[in-house]
Amino acid sequence: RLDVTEIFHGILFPGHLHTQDSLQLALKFLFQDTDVLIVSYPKSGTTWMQEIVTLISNRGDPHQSQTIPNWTRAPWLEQYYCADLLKTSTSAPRVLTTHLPHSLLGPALQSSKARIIYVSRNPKDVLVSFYHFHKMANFLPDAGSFPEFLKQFLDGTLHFGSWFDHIKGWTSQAAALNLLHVTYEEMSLDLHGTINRVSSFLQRPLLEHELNDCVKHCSFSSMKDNKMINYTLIPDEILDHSKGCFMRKGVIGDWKNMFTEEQNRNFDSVFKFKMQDCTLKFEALP
Ligand code: PPS
Repeated sequence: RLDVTEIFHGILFPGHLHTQDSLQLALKFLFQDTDVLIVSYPKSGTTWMQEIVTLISNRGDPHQSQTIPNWTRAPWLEQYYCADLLKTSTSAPRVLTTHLPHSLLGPALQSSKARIIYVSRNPKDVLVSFYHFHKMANFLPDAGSFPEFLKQFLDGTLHFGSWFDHIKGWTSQAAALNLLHVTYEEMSLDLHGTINRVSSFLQRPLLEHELNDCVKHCSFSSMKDNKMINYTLIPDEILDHSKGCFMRKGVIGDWKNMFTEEQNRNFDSVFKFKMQDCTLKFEALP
């Protein structure tokens, strides 16, 4: 199903992992108040947060994160294997991941106390990371030229839908949800402080040496070498490792190496227009 795209409520999803049934099931998912749900638009730091949550649950011990793939320990709710996996899973609390927008998943979460960690990243870096990922992912359409890709990002027509709708949808509902918003930039600039904040939110306080172990095992260099997270377990037909690397650069501001000044101006003006109804405070994008 590598060449199949599922269109669900107007949003495109890769068909090798999503079916109409799996997407429909996600919308009716019965959340438990103890669940931890990592929510993100792709390329925002999802894998990093999956790793942080796993390490916190294990008080910094990397055994689980070095022996179980991230998609098994924190499965994507909307992907076809999730339901079966959860039937046999004994992990408590359950850790789930989703890229779905709030417009789709909100009803299932209504009055739920599940802990939601929303991860966002500077959209210019999201776009650049996603562009490079398209080149290696055989389950995504051809990336095309960078200007074409940029236009699709701004139009919200890429797989997984609009970045703008995603962030506005989730963050505007934060008060009604048990939601912690964490940015990729915070993780990058203060990993120790961010892990501390996430562990408090999860009510899993850590001793200082446990926190330091978490920091060590979820650094970019540790994660890049961990095959349970770096996606090298995925065969070349699906993810062509000769064309790129999932753990690519892991930095803030790589967009500056791709955007022309004109593209940047255009991005900023679309951003301003589309985010005018957003309650989040954005400093100038780094
Ligand atoms: S996905 O496909 O949606 O699950 O991708 P996602 O995990 O959200 O994002 C992948 C990008 O996150 C970077 N990454 C990290 N950066 C810094 N430190 C750590 N530990 C880390 N782990 C993952 C990864 O390199 C991708 O970003 P780019 O800019 O492409 O390098």
